Amino acid sequence: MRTSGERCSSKSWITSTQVKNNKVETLEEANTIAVMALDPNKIRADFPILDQEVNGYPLVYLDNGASSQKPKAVIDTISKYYEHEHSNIHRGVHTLSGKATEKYELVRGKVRKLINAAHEHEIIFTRGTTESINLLASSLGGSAISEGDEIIVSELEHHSNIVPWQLLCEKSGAKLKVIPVDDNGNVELGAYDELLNDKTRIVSVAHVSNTLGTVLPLKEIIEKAHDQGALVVIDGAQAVPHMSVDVQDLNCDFYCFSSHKMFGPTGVGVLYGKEDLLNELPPYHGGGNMISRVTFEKTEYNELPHKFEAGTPNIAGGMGLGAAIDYIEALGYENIEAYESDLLSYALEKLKGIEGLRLIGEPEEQACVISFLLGEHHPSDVGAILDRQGIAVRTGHHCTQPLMDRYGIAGTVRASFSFYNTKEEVDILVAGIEKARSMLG
Ligand code: 7TS
Repeated sequence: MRTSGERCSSKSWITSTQVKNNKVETLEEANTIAVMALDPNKIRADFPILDQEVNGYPLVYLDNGASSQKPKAVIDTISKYYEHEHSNIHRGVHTLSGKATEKYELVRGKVRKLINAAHEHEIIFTRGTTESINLLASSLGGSAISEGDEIIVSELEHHSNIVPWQLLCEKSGAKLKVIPVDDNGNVELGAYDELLNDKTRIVSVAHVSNTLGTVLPLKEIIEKAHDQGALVVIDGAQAVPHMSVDVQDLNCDFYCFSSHKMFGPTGVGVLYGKEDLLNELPPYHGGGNMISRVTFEKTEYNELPHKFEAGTPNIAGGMGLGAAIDYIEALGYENIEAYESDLLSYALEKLKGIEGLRLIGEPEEQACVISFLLGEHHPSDVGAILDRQGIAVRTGHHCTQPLMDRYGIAGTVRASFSFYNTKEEVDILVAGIEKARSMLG
């Protein structure tokens, strides 16, 4: 993560207390050590998929915003689970089922610790961020929202954090309000103040923009929403892969993310919610596991977290997510943040040197995600030429069409980095863009 106006070497990823404990002289020295503590070449060896050629060139994978790659530890955990441990969970008396249940529940504990939730039962497993937000929009729709109420999102949201709320508005007669984004890709807090009022019931915003990399000033957004008695939902899909998240410190009411963007498998995700709020909400899906007693007259629901987890979950996915969390924690978020901040500064500097390249958004705080346009060329033409050189980027609207409308463009080329990307890969990207520029004329 980079804060605008600061050189990456001067940002305090490491606190002065850590400086004392680590016995290093200055913050600057400590941060240099943090950058070095993470050796991307060693890390790359953990990700088998990275070691291959695409279209005759070594793969340069810069589409981590869409989905990150998986370390061998995650892949092995899933194979081991199916080879030796698979059984359905929460229902069998037999040993295998008991062991699978225990291991799956251990992952809930790992997620709790990762985001510093107060209780394990505040962690609900879902299929991903999209399902987590749909769950909330559906369950909050029951009692919390009625005609004339207002729901606030921002202009930079992924469609997953727009459409579920639109559906809820259609059903309830509530209104959707939008916090505008300025030319640099920052949400306009002054306009947010004006949108907030005693009709605001829900504020739902991203932690990090998947298109621009903007890191939103969540504490301020959350505090202001709470002052109006509104609930706050955070879409953390693009944050958890890059930065440590503390839901208690943020004081958000709900926080959603996907395993597959944080080095875990697809098809599993998380909804965090404050215990009292989750207890109040009605269930989302009905079925097995979410009940405590069923009769044709009346069904009693199970306690948290099971109330929101109907049916057989993605057990193997959960195991893989647990391994991904272990992997992240072994690297350490402070090292990841320092490394990626340095990489981002390098990439921004190099990209800015390309003639005709226009960055879309230069937000005050930015995660390792960069959107750009090359002259008047269509992003997909640029993306296709990069692909011919083994460079994987995403092109298009990135499921943020309203944001594209805001900038008056159809799409961008997006390079989204992870801790296994290197400065050499940035150089390859830059050379690839130069080639696209000369080919497209
Ligand atoms: N929210 C944000 C901020 C996202 O970036 C994405 C996926 C989602 C929600 C949906 O996550 P899912 O795991 O439920 O699909 N973003 C992207 C992207 O930027 N490119 O491909 C998917």
